[in-house]
Amino acid sequence: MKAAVLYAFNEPFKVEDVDLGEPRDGEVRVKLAASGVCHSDRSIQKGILPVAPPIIIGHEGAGVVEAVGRGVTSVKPGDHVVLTWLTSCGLCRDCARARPHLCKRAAQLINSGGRMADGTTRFKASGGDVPHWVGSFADHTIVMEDAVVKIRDDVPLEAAALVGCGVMTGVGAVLNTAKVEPGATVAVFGAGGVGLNCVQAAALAGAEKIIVVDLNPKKLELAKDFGATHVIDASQDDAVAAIQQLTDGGAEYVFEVIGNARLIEQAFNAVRPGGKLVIVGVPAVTETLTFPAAFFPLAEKTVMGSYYGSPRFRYDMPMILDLYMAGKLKLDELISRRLKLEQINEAFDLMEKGEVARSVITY
Ligand code: PAD
Ligand code: ZN
Repeated sequence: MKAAVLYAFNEPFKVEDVDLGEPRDGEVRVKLAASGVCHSDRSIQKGILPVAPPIIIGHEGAGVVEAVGRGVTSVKPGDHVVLTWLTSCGLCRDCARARPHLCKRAAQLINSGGRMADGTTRFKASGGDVPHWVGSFADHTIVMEDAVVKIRDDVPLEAAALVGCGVMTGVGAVLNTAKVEPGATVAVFGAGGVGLNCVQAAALAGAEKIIVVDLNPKKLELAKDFGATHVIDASQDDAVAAIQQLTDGGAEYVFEVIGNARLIEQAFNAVRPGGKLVIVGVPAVTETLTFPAAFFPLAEKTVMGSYYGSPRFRYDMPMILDLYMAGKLKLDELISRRLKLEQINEAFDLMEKGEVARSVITY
């Protein structure tokens, strides 16, 4: 078996032979078919998210169940699944309120640095035992049962992989977190793999204006295909002034999908009184934000975060794939490049150069 191992911050991933154990109680071993390459993986490599090497990452995957541990009942070998990058207990107060992403077990996965619930690891690489967080940058992985969502067999698995992070996050931010309604005005900062999904979900929700801001003309062209009614090249124009002008005072929903703290502060000024700023992009954990305090009460502005698109995994992920199969959501068009695991570092170079909406590693 092969995996891309991150041994140190800011170093390339090392693709090497690894051993993977058997799934233990409550665990599932998945043969990966595809993995998207998300900007959050890049942020982990750069050391700006709280996940440390050595680690095997990749968190936007889909594949086929190969083996299940004792007690697993929701999937069996041969089932097609999307991997979720958070696990949830299904029993706590947050899970009961259909907020599995806020379950304490979800935080535990991150806090444990990618160890399994019992504190152990499943991968052995050249450097010894290696923890993993989802591990879709490996041709096989082991995850807990609640981190796999069974999907219909007729969906291409490379399209399904994207639902594991970018599509769920972008679509969910619009439909679940912000609850954009027909006729609304929407602005989206960042037309990458996640932002484009905010754009197409806003179109699906019936937003009247969908204004997209990016620095990259190629991304702006793509945004039009995904439903943008107006695009703003922030390298040429003052994006906030342009949004205010196009919406006669600000958009009702503004999504920041870049992860730039200074831009989040600017985006606040593009929000119409009574509107919402939804922070989807993840700045470094050391960043803080400053907003003009009076505009919260006097203009009734709301600032909110959206984590993983406020997902209800077993409902949203199959539903999104049904919409794709019905021709109502674009997934194939998100895939700019298909690469092999050995090309993982190239995938990140392409991301940095702004060449891709999503690169997908295929196995
Ligand atoms: P991406 O690299 O595919 O897209 C980022 C886009 O932002 C690109 O099109 C850039 O051209 C554009 N951009 C960069 N800087 C600027 C700027 N100053 N002005 C305008 N446009 C700019 O990234 P992605 O879509 O994979 O991820 C976007 C963010 O979302 C990133 O911070 C990632 O960590 C975060 C994320 N959040 C969650 C969540 O749960 N909230 C989940 C997944 C990803
Ligand atoms: Zn992601």
